[in-house]
Amino acid sequence: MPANLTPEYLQAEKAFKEAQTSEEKLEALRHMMAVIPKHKGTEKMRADIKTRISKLTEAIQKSGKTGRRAMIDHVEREGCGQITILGAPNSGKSSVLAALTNANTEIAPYPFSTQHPIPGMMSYEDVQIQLIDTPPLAESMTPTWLSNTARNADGILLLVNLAEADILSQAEMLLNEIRKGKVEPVREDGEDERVGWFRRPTIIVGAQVDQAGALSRVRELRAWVGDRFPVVILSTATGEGLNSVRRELFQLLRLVRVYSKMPQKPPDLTKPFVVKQGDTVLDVARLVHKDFAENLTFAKIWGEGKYDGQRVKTDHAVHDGDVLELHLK
Ligand SMILES: Nc1nc2c(ncn2[C@@H]2O[C@H](COP(=O)(O)OP(=O)(O)OP(=O)(O)O)[C@@H](O)[C@H]2O)c(=O)[nH]1
Ligand SMILES: [Mg+2]
Repeated sequence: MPANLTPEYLQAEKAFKEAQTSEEKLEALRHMMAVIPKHKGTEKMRADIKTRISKLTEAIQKSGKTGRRAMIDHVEREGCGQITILGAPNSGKSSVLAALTNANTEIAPYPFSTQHPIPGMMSYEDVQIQLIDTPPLAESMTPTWLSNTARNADGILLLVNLAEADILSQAEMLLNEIRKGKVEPVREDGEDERVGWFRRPTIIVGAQVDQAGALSRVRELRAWVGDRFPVVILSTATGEGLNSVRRELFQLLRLVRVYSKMPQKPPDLTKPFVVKQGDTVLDVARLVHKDFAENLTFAKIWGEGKYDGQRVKTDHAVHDGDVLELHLK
């Protein structure tokens, strides 16, 4: 077993071992897949988990009992990151998904119109980020599976409806409902010390800022949040704030875009290789080609803190916008 598995993964594996029903096992396997570190050392394990997921899904579907329930909370991951949109009934979650992505989701002037998770793909400059619209959080009405959707995502967009009078009670209710599923919304990623808990990077979005009385509630909200989370405001009715939300979500995921170039050729700026903050030249090489990582000797770099074409070692941490020329054995 590779030594560099995270505590989060080991926890997920423990949950799998303790799972009683097929449905619980499937849920645990999906969770293992979502949190397993993605590098060469875990390739075989990931293939194995994938096989187990498809076999179990098939078995559950054949048995016809619980298959439907097991399927609805899971959204196949696409793009460079997955964000779950959470919020109160009728707060504008589906409107935000529709405004930021190409997705078709029902928008309705009454609460509880969204019943299942609905994905859409958001473009931010040259990367694609997946957003998921969800049913509402509401005291004793939040579907229990919703916490799985939040856990399996890389981050949370927490929508606070600025059209409502008691904005702080609303925000507290939302945070409490999320915590009931043992998910702790936080500003930055990290391990949670409590058994079975997961931290998820979160931004707070004040929605419907075009509505009467919204601006004074924004001040109230910002004062209450302090520096616990980034706060952005938007209106899907006027389009205000949509670009700020796109940028904040990109930053929340701590994504880093790197472009490759061949010697004596200009860089290919059409398609970035996307890694996380802290990742190295070697991590980028793995994405470029599976053989590159083994044969990589050094790279030349154009970007932050380096002179153009400077030679760097394979463990050099890359920055957003860097251009790399990979040199192989
Ligand atoms: N004025 C204004 N109305 C909005 C805005 N966003 C959403 N609405 C309206 O608010 C209502 C609810 O919007 P939805 O997007 O369906 O809300 P939701 O949070 O998905 O609702 P549920 O799925 O039922 O929880 C609709 O009538 C929208 O047209 C906004 O920015 N400004
Ligand atoms: Mg909705």
